[in-house]
Amino acid sequence: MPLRKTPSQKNPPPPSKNEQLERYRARSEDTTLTTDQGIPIGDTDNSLKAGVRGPTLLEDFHFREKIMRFDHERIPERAVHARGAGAHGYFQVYESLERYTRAKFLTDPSLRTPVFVRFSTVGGSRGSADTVRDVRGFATKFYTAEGNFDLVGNNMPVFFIQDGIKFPDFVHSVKPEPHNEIPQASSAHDSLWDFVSLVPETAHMVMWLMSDRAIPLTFRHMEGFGVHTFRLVNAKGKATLVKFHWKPVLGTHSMAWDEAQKVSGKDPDFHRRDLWDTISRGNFPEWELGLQLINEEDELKYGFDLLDATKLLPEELVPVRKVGKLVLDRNPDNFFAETEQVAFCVGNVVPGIDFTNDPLMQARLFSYLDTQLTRLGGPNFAELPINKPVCPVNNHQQDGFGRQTIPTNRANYHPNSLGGGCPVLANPRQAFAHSPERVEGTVIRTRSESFADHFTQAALFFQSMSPPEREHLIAAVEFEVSKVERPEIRERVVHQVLANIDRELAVRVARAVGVTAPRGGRTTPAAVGNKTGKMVTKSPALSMVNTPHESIHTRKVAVLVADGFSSTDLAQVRKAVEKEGGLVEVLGPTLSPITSAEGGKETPVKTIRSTSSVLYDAVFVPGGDKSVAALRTLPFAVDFVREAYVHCKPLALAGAATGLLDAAGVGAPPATRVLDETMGVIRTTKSEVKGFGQAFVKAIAAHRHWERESPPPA
Ligand code: HDE
Repeated sequence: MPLRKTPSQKNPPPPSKNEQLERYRARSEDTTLTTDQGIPIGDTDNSLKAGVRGPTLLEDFHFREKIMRFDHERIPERAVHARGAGAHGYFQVYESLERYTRAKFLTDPSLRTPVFVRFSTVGGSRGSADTVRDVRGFATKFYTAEGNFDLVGNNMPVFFIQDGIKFPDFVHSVKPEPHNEIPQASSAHDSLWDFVSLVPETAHMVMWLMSDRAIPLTFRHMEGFGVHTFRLVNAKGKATLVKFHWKPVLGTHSMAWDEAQKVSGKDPDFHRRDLWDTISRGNFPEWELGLQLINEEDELKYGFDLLDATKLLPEELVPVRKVGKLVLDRNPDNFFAETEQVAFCVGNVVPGIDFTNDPLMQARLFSYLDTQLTRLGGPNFAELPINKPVCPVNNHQQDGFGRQTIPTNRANYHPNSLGGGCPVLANPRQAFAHSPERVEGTVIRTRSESFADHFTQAALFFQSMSPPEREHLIAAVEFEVSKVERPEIRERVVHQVLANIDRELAVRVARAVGVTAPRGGRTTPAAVGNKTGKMVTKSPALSMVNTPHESIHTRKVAVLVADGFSSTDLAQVRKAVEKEGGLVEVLGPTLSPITSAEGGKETPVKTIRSTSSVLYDAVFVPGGDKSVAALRTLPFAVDFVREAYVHCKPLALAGAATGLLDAAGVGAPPATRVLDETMGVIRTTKSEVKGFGQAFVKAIAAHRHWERESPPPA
């Protein structure tokens, strides 16, 4: 942005992010192939040679430039959160929050603030699979009229450590081990569990990591959390503590662990593809922004320290107030230029939002700015189109690698008279003001006593799970710790960590990983809250059982057919599913058109063999004796049904197809009624039974039917 402003000039209205991107794009829209210098190129397939079979000539500037650019395409991937996917959208506040903040984008309900969101996994490299067991990043850049605000959050409300100085230790322990770079994108190895067993502050977050929250169904079915306690500051300078939440409109839902592992192989881009496809289809993902607002004086009122990022504030103690909506409505044009080059910085806040002394947050204020220097090759990354604010930027920053703008102000210092004093200081009503806070203390390298309790909230989380969620969590710990090779680490995990959270958890894991069961351990429920106020021993908000289960919007149903299928059955289910916003995909033995029993034609969109039930939310097999008999002979089709059953997905089976469960060897009891809805398996022996489609829709909305899972080993 040229530095030509005089004190009397008003800022021009800022171009919207869309306008900016349009302008940027327009410049690159001429379709003639050129070099980077703009020289038109007529042949990019043959290098310049001395004779058709002769050596390539150094003077071939097009060849040299093309190869040079290719040689330098890679930039360092993010040290953590390397694998991600992004989307554009907007945020709009429901009503003014001026009582709490002066941030314009939170006080003007008529404003649609452009945003760019990047979702990510944490541990894996850039090419790793999407559905691994991991925390997910949920980072949002708000391009506000007062500058960029970055809410760099996760899909879990707490973190592994309390002080940022331990971040390199934690990350080294969870990343692949240094000698052989194994395992990729997995926490199931010695070094992570060694760290966990020696650093008890990790206990609460490890419970989240072992829970189903770590295997989200899609990015669209994840909650988001700012994790730290922030401050909102109003125009009078009054501050209120705040915790940020994102609540997905479609509810919070997860996969089954076996399914997640299979998806990693069948479609490593599963989450990325889902985000891309749903936005392309116009089904824009939505979240509501939620705030937990706390008086500054109440910082220690809840029996733990709000500056401790290993603690959450139960919603039952301070409710989440929903204040606005985030909509993602546009896919990026270029993955690298946008999703890869976006640089989130925790320090990017706008007037009306401020930090706290959370020692994890304080470390992040340094780290994010610092890391971009290496990742994006110098200090001018804020000028890249995806990072550039939509409001004017004027300052005396100078030079450095990759400068994009051309400053025209001769005066590159402040104060100056040569440039008419420009840029002038913002007036106090505009300027960012750090919230005044009294600070005094002795220089000390010690953790606050108020951070000392590491197990109460870990136990609260475990206690708040529904029985199936608890079983999944125990199975996940068993899975991970059984992969730890050193017995002393397994021993420490059971005795030093798990026993302090829940005795049954510790005993079950001990048995599974060949460790002596602890004699003691927690048997009474942990309570969170202040003894003089409300205490909770269960937080229903932490269990996904209590998330919305009404919608089947964008849920994908696979329909397996072969020649002779009942098109009446298909029509009924298709109508019911599509009416509620679900998607139906017909799969066949080949892509050739299939003839129904009634004589109609249906062309499959995929072959049964080229896909898998793990890539769908539900499976339907219409009746038709000939079709079902053909499907029975296809191992992939039988497997499709078996896996959908094992992963507790809704299944609908009509007519002859009701016998497929037997063929799949899952031994479900035979249907006893004309319309049987037992455990999310909707079966009918008759075609055109009333309510068949609706019953299936209801079963899909319920998400998973965990009651089908086999009981844990005795
Ligand atoms: Fe990050 N984190 N982090 N982190 N983090 C990065 O920044 C760091 C933490 C989070 O899509 C890095 O640009 C430190 C908590 C997300 O581009 C790096 C500490 C939370 C993303 C970094 C933390 C997060 C990052 C790597 C402890 C949830 C991806 C590349 C003090 C509230 C953003 C980069 C994107 C990325 C440092 C802890 C979330 C190295 C030092 C807590 C979503 O700067």
